[in-house]
Amino acid sequence: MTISTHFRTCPLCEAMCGLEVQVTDGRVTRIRGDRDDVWSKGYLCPKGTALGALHHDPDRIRVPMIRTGDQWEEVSWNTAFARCDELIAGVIERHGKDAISCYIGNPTAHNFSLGRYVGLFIGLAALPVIYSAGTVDQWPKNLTSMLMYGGMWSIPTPDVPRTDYWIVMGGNPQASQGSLLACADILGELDAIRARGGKVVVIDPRRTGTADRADEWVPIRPGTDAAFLLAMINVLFEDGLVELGDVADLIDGVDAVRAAARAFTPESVEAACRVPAATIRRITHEYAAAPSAALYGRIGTCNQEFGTLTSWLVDLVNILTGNFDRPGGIMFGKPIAWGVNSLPLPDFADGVTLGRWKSRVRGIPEVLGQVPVSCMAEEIDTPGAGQIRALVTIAGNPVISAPGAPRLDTALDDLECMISLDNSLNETTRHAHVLLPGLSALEQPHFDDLIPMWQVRSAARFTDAIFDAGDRPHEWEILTRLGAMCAGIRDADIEVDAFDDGYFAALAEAKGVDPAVAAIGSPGRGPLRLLDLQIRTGPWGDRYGEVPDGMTLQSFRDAPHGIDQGPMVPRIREIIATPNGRIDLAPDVIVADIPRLADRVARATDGLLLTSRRHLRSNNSWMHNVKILMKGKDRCTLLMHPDDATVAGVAHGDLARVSSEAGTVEIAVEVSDEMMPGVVSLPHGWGHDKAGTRMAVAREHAGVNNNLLAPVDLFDPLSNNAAVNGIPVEVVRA
Ligand SMILES: Nc1nc2c(c(=O)[nH]1)N[C@H]1C(S)=C(S)[C@@H](COP(=O)(O)OP(=O)(O)OC[C@H]3O[C@@H](n4cnc5c(=O)[nH]c(N)nc54)[C@H](O)[C@@H]3O)O[C@H]1N2
Ligand SMILES: Nc1nc2c(c(=O)[nH]1)N[C@H]1C(S)=C(S)[C@@H](COP(=O)(O)OP(=O)(O)OC[C@H]3O[C@@H](n4cnc5c(=O)[nH]c(N)nc54)[C@H](O)[C@@H]3O)O[C@H]1N2
Ligand code: SF4
Ligand SMILES: [Mo]
Repeated sequence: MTISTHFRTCPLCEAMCGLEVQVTDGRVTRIRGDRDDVWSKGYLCPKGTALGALHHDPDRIRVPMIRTGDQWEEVSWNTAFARCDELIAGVIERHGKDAISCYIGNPTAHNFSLGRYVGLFIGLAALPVIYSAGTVDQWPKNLTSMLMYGGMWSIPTPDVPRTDYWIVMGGNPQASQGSLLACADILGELDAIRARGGKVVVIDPRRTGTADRADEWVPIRPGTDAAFLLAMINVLFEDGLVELGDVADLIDGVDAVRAAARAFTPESVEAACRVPAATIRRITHEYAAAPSAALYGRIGTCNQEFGTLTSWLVDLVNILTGNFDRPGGIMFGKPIAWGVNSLPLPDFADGVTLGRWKSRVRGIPEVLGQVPVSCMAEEIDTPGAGQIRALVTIAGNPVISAPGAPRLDTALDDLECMISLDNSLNETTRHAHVLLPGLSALEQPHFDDLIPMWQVRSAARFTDAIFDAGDRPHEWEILTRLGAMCAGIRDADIEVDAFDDGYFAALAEAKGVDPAVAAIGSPGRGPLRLLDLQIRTGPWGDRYGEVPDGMTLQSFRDAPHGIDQGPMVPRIREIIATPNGRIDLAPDVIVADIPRLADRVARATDGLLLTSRRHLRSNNSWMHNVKILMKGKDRCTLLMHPDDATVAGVAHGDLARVSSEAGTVEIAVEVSDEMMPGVVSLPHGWGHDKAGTRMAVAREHAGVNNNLLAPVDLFDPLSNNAAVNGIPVEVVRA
């Protein structure tokens, strides 16, 4: 018997926990928190302990597969690439390059190879339109950060470990562990705020696990957060509480904000928000009086009809109370290995232009290069010039995650070429002609790329693969190859290393380093070499010898439990990349949306609204095949307040029929006063009963897909982000 111990960073969520993995005779036999990890100090959640089960899952795809009709055949990598080449080249020949599109899913942001090389794929393929999970997630944040700070990924994060007053609006870190907020043991930090005499307030239609740990739960009617926040701003101005602090000299547009908030008194919004005016006034005064305060808005504030207004107002409340870019407020992370927000955005050098093109079928203007992901289905199934005929999906499951899922499910079968880079044969990838598997998390190195941009400390760790992947290609190689094919280069002519060298050289140059100098002594090729570049040209890097004792990748190899360079520091003056170097608090496009909000406030809505939720033991749609995580009671239920259940004539455990303009599902009801009246909640990421998938465990716990209820036209028109929260529904007994 051979037993070995390995250290490993969990790649599943933004908490980035350090793990200690025990392997016995080639199998993972135990995973626990690494107490010596400088960042997470031993913390972990149940998903982290399941990395072994994910790796050993018999359903995980390990060998490329080609589909003919209903039949899948395992093939060699050469055969798989040859088939991709044949399919893509065929589409280009028949319809031109512009008939190709792609969908990029969430794990791209968590994967060592994908995260670093999706940029090369996009650059090489030069597709006219790309789709991503970003428009069912954080596009409003990307837009407001682009408009105010000049960088779509320069998203400020709450300094939870140092704040005295934390408002969590539309986020549930008890389940998610933080999002656009990387903080180890986030609930432990929440407890610490209270222990040091601070306060935590949760504003959410549901009394979540986070609310249970907080001082106060403020239930709010879905989609009305922007009205609540404008009322806070109204009070800040009316009561003389505005205080810009150290950033005052960078700020324009304060008067325009004052004018915009004038009509939104707490009394004028209380009926729409279902929050008493006195509560809004009190919270505003508490917030302004706190030594430091951080207002944090997450998916509930983005995946809704007023996503942009809300995301903008979240930042504004922080800025107007002097809580911007200072400890305990909202700040910008400082990654040791620089993030994409430190690269120039040539497209927007002269400012942001929206609507540079429109979607072909619905005519929706693009925002930062994307239209709603719900457009994908109609762009595939509507004939005409520009119709999508080939689709590459990268770590995504849009048949579950996107509004308009049923139409997409049908449309995918219509494609002449569909290639999926994915580790499972699921609701989406079952439509692929070629399924190309990536490596498991334990078969590749790890160092987070995107997440440290909103990490509360500059801490990082490099961990190596535990299992040998043999001669299987890494995902960066697959992406590079696919990108080149989409550019019209035939497989036989693709030199992956040459593209990789070019990519490396371009990034080195962007960082002011001579690529020839950078190439000397760099570790190999691929993402390891890029990581080394990111560290060496990052804030503590050696700049290839210019800075004595500066960091390199080797510094991390020498520090197996990570390196911690301390908490966030004020750095807006480094971050800001707007053309005039200033922050406009009142961008015209955003202010112009306020009348739409005023209409919503005036429009009394009494009907039931549907919201989404997450669970600690799930991860979007793709971890329901892990048996140990599926133990316990059924999690895919409709949460409903007792009063609403009475009206609908359903009791706890009954099957209910939930209908919206988009569709109908049947699901068991869980009656609970953790929901505010008038709001029901379904988890997202379920609906695993489709034929032709290979996920035996998930199938036994199929649940229903809440996106069957999401109308495609319900989105935030400013950002193009889907409004999968606040969907009007009716509930009756099934
Ligand atoms: N109604 C509703 N809809 C939502 C949401 C909601 O709250 N409510 N949330 C939205 C949000 S925030 C998101 S991010 C999206 C998620 O939407 P998606 O990104 O489309 O879906 P996931 O469920 O994350 O699927 C991830 C896919 O990646 C594969 N995968 C996992 N790891 C790897 C890997 O290392 N390599 C490769 N190649 N593949 C891998 C999995 O097998 C799976 O197919 O859903 C959105 N949809
Ligand atoms: N365990 C686990 N962790 C995850 C994921 C997962 O699926 N499982 N997914 C990951 C991903 S991709 C993301 S983007 C993050 C998301 O991270 P979070 O934003 O923390 O996501 P949720 O846990 O869905 O919490 C969203 C909350 O918003 C509330 N809400 C809904 N509508 C409204 C509204 O109109 N106003 C307000 N104020 N609240 C509203 C919901 O009731 C819910 O409590 O989590 C990440 N982490
Ligand atoms: S909280 Fe859980 S899923 Fe997230 S990084 Fe830690 S162990 Fe992994
Ligand atoms: Mo997400």
